[in-house]
Amino acid sequence: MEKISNYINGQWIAPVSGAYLDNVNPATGTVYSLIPDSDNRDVQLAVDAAKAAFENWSGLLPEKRHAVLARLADLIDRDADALSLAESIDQGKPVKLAKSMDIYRAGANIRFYATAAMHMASEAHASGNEAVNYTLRTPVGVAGCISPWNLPLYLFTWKIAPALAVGCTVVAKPSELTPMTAYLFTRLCREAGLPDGVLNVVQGLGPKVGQAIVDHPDIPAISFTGGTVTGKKITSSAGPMLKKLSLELGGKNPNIVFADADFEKAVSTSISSSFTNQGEICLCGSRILVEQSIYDRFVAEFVRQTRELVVGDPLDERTRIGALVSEGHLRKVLGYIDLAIQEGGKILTGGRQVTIPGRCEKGYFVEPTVITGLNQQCRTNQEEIFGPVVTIQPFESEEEAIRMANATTYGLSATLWTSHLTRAHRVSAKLKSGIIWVNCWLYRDLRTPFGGTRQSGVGREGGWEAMRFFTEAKNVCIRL
Ligand code: TXE
Repeated sequence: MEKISNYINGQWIAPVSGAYLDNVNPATGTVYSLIPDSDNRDVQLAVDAAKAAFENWSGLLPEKRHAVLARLADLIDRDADALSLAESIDQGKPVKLAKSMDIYRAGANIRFYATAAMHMASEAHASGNEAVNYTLRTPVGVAGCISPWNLPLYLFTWKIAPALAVGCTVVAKPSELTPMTAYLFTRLCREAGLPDGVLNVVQGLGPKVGQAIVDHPDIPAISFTGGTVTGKKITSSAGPMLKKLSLELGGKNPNIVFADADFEKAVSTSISSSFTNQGEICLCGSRILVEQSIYDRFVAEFVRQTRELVVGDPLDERTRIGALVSEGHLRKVLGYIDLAIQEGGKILTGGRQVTIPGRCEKGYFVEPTVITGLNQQCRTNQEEIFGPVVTIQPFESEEEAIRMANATTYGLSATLWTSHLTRAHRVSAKLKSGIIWVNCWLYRDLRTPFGGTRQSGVGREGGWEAMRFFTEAKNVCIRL
């Protein structure tokens, strides 16, 4: 059985403990590889390597960092098929989606920051004839990057790329549920010529490896994507150490459909925003709010299209809904469906675990599920389910739609469907979300700031925001 290694100082090495954890293929429910059960000793080795590599990497001309990262992006594209297959087996998502979304975007992330490395500029301020101030942005040192299991290589690269581009060295930890693509990625790093110690990947459990990264005194900046509960735990450790923190956490995103919207587009994109990646995307719109006058028509068409989605083997090209990431997550999602029924919800379609005959018989599959009849205050509409489960509710007016949309403690993204230009601007301004999509979903320009408000996190990633996060700004004032 394949044994995944840590990648420290350019070497693939076993964890100090010598212990391994099972890595399960969620589509078959079977163990298919082993992952290092690392601890603070492995993190220490990684930090030592990253510190030793820092001076050279941060001192390179930006075009040299650009050249290595651009090669890396090309290698991801070259190996897209193998990486997509690995991502699908590790995570449960349809292989087709792994290729079009995760692996495509992993290459795009690295390429974007490869070029950004050459264009990052700083500011100068002339104070009349008296002084000149300029801002020197220097890499913060060793960056800690902790990523989740839902979009494994996509979010792993999204975090490490800006850190590497500005000249930080990195200690990174992928999720213990999806370690494989980050491991394969380290091979490409070697091939691209990334110097030893610049990127170190320590595999293992969150409370052991993740916490050791968060607690390490020589890691001054932590970039984390994951659950809100974990984000708060990280804050309670890193806050008193005065570390820089960027936290991308959960969401409970509204998807608002006004009667004047392009109906066909609103329905078909809402199907995607509800069920892509089995609903395991923090940006999925899990609360659909529909204007009363088109409510019945919308619900009927939405349910019809939901029933057409093929739940099945992720390696089958026809599959739209693959396996949930783990048995624990399957139980959590099914538990929420039970809760919705207890809270008075009506299941219009779905609601059950699915058994796929053949090799996926023991996999973790759930039908795409549509629920109506719940108010915004119930737990089903307040808590992040992170599965193929959506609720639909009607609203009477623009004010009511805004009130319902803002009725949770989260604030990551919102989607708005309307052909009314001023309404689009007016409602967008009133939604408490970090990202608002009008007549689209998941459209990303990597230059734009990305992140949430309230319980969805603090800090912004994307574009210069992420690069600035990994630097310290120093003002130099010269009196003339
Ligand atoms: O994520 P965790 P979990 C949400 C989603 C999901 C819930 C719980 O609702 O059901 O969170 O998922 C590492 N110090 N999202 O528990 O634990 C962990 O090893 C440092 C939303 O699986 O937050 C992994 O690498 N690190 C989300 C990473 O944190 C720690 C994506 C994320 O895992 C740690 C995933 C600790 N003490 C889940 N404990 C999104 N925003 O996209 C764990 N980790």
